[in-house]
Amino acid sequence: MFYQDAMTALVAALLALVAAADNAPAGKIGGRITLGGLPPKLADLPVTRDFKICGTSKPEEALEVGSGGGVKNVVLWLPEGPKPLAHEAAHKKLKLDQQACQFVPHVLAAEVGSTLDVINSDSVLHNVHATEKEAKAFNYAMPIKGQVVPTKLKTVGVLKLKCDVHPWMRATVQVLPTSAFSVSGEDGSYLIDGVPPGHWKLHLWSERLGERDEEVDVSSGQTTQHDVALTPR
Ligand SMILES: [Cu+2]
Repeated sequence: MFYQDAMTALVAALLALVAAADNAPAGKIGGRITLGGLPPKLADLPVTRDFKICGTSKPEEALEVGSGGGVKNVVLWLPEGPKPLAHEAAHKKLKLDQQACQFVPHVLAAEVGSTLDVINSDSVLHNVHATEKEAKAFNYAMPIKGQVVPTKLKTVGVLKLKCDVHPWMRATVQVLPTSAFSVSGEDGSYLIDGVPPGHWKLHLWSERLGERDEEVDVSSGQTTQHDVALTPR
C-alpha cells in the first residue's frame, strides 16, 4: 500500500535524523565572568602559628577580582550535561596541595568518580577535614612532608575543606554530575568543552557571590560566547 510505504519511509527518515543529531560534533561554551561595580576590599587572614613555614598573613581568596573585573574561581557546569563515564572518571586525578599553609588551588571542580589527591608540601602537620552539608566527609592528619592521601569522590555535592591546625586554611571541591564544567581563571575566562548541541541550563557557583542559572544555546562544532556580570552582595 502506498500509505504504508510512505509511513515506512517517513519513519526511516526520522530515525536517520535522530542518529545524525546523536553523532553531531559537540560545541563549546566560553566567556568571561566579571564583577559589576567596585570589588569589595577583603582583609588578609591573620596567621596565628607556625610562622616560619606559614608566614604572617594569607590572602582572603573567597573573592579574587583580576584586571578588567574578571572573577577567578567561579565554577560553571551543565547540571543536565553529559554524565561522567565511570571508567573514564576512574582515571581522573585532581591535586590539592598544601603549600606554606594554604590550600592550592583554593577551588577545585571534579566529575563524580574521580580521585582527589591531597598533598602536604610543608614540613608541618596539617589536618584535612572535609564536610558536606555540615556532615563529616573525611578527616585525616598529614604529618609528613611529601605525603599524598587519595580520596575517591563518590558523591555529587560540595566539599568544604579546612585544616584544624591552621584555621585560615580553607578550600572548596565541587563534585559534579557532569563532565561539562569549567573553573574561571585569573582573568575570569572559562571554557566548557564537549557540549552536545542543544539548549542548556548553565549553573554558576562563586564562594562569595553565590549561585545562579543561565540559559545557553549550543550549536554543533561552534563555541557559544556567554559572558556573565555578577554583582557584589
Ligand atoms: Cu594546616
